[in-house]
Amino acid sequence: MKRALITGIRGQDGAYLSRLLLEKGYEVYGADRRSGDSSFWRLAELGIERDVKVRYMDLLELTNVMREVEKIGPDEVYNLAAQSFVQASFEQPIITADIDAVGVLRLLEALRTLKADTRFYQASTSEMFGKVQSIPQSEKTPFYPRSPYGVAKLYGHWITVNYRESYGMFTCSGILFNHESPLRGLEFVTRKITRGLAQIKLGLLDKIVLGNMDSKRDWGYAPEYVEAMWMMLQQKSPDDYVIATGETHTVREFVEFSMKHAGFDLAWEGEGAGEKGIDRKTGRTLVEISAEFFRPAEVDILVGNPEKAAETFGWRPKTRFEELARIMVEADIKRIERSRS
Ligand code: NAP
Ligand code: F7E
Repeated sequence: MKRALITGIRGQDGAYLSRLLLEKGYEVYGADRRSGDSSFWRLAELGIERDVKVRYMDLLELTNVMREVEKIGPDEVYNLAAQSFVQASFEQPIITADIDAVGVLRLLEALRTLKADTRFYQASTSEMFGKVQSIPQSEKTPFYPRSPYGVAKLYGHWITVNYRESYGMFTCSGILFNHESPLRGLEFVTRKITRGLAQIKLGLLDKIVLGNMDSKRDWGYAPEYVEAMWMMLQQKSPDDYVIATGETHTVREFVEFSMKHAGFDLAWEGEGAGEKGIDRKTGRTLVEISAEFFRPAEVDILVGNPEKAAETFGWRPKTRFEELARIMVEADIKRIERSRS
């Protein structure tokens, strides 16, 4: 039985990856930083709360990381832990760097010292492309991060490459574009929209307030993206891969498709900060814009080229943009209905 250690076990990807590895017969250890929250709601939603062996491990504490690595002796480590919210990284750049950059190094140092034959996955990100230098972005596109989060993740990426090249360790950096699901955190724009719409539909909220509606993202479906993580670690040799759908859409389009699935007939009125989303049937304002949600520096467009992953290990995206919006809207409506019954 293979043993995997997943950091960031409470997060969206930690839950889907745990389910995948359990299905494949792995013994799954989940590293939790002990935030004080005793509920593992994502693992519970997937029905695997009792199957993951949770261990306390904070990426800020090297000796803690070393002790856990030594006790568990993992065959594979998936480093998913991060301060992952781009907007928060402008307010908390130092803690973001400590976790998302130096945290990767702590884990790699623990592995180099204690179990250098462990296969290692680093959760890198399309945010490293930032102010994009070409369209679409591939493994060969130069990086130009636009946030403290992107800059910290770039360190994580290069230190992962460096440990492969310096010490011959099996380390892979997965450059994943945005991936969403009903388990996405509420602070991210897709889930903010689908949860907000479900609340509006069921009479629990007046309107959704958003920021930049024009930014474009390559949005995929998270359960498919964790499969790519596992596939990377099963190859003969370690490498870095872009994982994306190859399509890009604006935040505005995500609002439109979600509205449609929630049964609203949306019309846009006004421009810039004065733009509003109005329900044609009732005349009610459902979407407003606020400066609060704009970022000091924005990533205007992301669209990835996942060809290398397709050619090397046959990974291809299946769920497309509109379907993703439908899955998320329906899940949020069902969740609220369930909690009320
Ligand atoms: P997520 O839901 O925000 O989960 C991240 C997890 O990391 C959280 O459970 C958090 O714990 C944990 N964490 C934070 N600081 C930690 C620390 N000091 N020590 C240990 N654990 C810590 O993120 P996700 O969407 O699942 O993404 C997984 C990874 O992929 C992240 O590294 C993210 O940056 C990266 N990524 C995500 C996407 C995407 O679109 N989802 C795309 C590219 C890359 P708490 O629950 O206690 O806060
Ligand atoms: O923003 C715009 C916002 O926070 C997407 C993380 O998983 O993916 C994620 O980072 C876009 C941005 O995700 C609101 O300005 C408008 O242009 O959902 P987001 P992100 O910043 O792309 C990458 C790949 C990661 O690695 C990250 O960990 O939507 N936007 N209005 C808004 N964004 C938010 N959050 N809230 C709004 O109200």
